[in-house]
Amino acid sequence: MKDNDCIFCKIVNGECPSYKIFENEYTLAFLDISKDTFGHTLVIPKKHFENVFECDDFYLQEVIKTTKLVANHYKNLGFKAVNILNASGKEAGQSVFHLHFHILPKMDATDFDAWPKFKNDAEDLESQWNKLKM
Ligand code: DGP
Repeated sequence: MKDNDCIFCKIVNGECPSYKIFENEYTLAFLDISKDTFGHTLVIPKKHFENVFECDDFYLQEVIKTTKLVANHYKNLGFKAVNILNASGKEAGQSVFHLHFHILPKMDATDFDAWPKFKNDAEDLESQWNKLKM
């Protein structure tokens, strides 16, 4: 996808509106359009990178710094906790191909469940480790 086809680039450039929570030279945080949970926020780099696989280290650091800043801001507003989520690649559920971290602030444990329930039946850890170690 070219930058000029990207909805998040259009938000950065002011071609599309958004409810901005925070902005600096390199990053932008704004409310997710879905209204699925109160305060659902997206943090993006102002430069177009598809996802974590291709984002350069500088921008990735800036995005995670802004994610922390906004998370702390929400804590100061009275939220108790946050889930921070990222999908990189369509198989992981990524639908907008401009890197973003979701921040889901939570008032309490029963607000909603952003953590998937697994079957816990993957192979034993030593076997996984033998295949995965770097
Ligand atoms: P993901 O599935 O992780 O790629 O999440 C993409 C999110 O982007 C999804 O929660 C909805 C949000 N989104 C898509 N289009 C827009 C838009 O035009 N404005 C805003 N604010 N959010 C959008």
